Amino acid sequence: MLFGGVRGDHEPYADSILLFSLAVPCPDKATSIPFAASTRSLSRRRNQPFTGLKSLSPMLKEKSFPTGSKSHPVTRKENVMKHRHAIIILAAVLTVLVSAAAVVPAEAGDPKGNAFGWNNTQGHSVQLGPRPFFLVQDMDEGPLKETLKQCTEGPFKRTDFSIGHRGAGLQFPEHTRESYVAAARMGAGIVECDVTFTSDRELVCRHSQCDLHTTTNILAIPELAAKCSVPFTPSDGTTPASVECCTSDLTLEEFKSLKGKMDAYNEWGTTVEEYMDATPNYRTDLYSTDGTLMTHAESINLFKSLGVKFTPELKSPSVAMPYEDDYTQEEYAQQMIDEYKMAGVSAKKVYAQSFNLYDVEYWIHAEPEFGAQAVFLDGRYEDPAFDQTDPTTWDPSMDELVDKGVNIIAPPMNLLLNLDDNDQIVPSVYAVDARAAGLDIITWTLERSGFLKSGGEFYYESITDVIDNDGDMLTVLDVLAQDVGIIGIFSDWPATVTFYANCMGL
Ligand SMILES: [Ca+2]
Ligand SMILES: [Ca+2]
Repeated sequence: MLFGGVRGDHEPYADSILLFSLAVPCPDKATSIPFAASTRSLSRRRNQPFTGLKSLSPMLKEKSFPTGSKSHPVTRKENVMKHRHAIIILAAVLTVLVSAAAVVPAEAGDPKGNAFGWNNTQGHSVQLGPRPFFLVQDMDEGPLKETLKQCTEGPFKRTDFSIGHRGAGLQFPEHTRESYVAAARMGAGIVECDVTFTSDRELVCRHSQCDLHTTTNILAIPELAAKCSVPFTPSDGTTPASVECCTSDLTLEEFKSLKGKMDAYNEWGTTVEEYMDATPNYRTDLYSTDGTLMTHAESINLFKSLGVKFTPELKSPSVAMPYEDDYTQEEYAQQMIDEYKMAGVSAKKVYAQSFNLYDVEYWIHAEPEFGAQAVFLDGRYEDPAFDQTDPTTWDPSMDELVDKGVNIIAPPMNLLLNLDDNDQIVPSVYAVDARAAGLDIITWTLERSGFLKSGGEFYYESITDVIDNDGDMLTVLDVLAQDVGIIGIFSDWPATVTFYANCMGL
């Protein structure tokens, strides 16, 4: 029955594979200026010149004031009344048009042309759906549950505490336009594009340079599948299937022709179809019919129009660097920042992440404004020499990270939590030490573990003894927010975090 799973990305050393576990992402920071951003962009749009009046006005006049009709003489008084009526109608029409213009996002080339389905004059309304309330009902009895029950009627608003991990990966194919829009809809104040590059060195959003065979339909397109670094070999029943398809195997144009699917694979698949059909039962293929892949630049444009902030992660290349002997790691790291500068995005809205401390240090020195809130993703737990309970094994130490100019550290949430002697969830030594050194903490990833009835696996590893129902994730979130003092958390379903943060005023 164990056939495959989701690409394990306990992200740093990204090619490990965990059967039926989830990939790990990255987080970012939260202050809370959610709505201000969308309000500002809204007023900018309102200030844009409206050009529809000239053509509309004559048309209305002609319809309202037919001339030369002797059989229907028009008195001066009636004429004035009709003028008034026309002006009222014209004003009404203009009001509608101006309102529409005000809410149409400024994203160039919006392929669906529908303003993401939003249609209101108050900015992007936040909608949480039923899941957060399902989780509150599922919580163990206690004061936190009673507090959260008081918040179920809203109002709900966007918050930077809520970070969309690869968009909204619980139900939408990761790093697709649809997934990003869903994250913003659920109140994520910050959304993530994991960044890698194509053969023509264009930056694109994918969790790994070599995950196209699990996150897209590439294997179903023979001419593109033929370009994969490792062509598909099906399982023969005793040996797992093998395949590896990388963004660097394709040009940007070829990459853009793919469609996103839920990240999963069946390693025992004896056909392409069997290999691709493996979405875990706590996810869904319901929104995977037309997943739109994006370049990093397109994600910037989209996030700007959605009014959300940015947390790009520079993914470790799977090819040797310098790529083709002349594309260096520094150029790659710089290219990512340059795309924000070219788009006119303030560094204050960008939380660049990397598991590679060298990348973070590069930004701190080469792009200090971006470096000031760059996020060091801590993947050192995969190093056998690293003991999360023993600070003497942490190299560099928290203080040394601060000395290097690092301001934000982002470990997986299991590193931040422990159980005390009474089996209460409490901050870990790691969490206390990071805060004491002056580091801000972002963590990952909520809503990525499926059902929690069996302890929650990786993300709950350090507290697994007290995890036995899905509502427990809100208890864990509360400890992270109130006791650890995180500034934000990545989630595969941002609505859950948005709900909690709104209730607690975060
Ligand atoms: Ca990530
Ligand atoms: Ca419980």
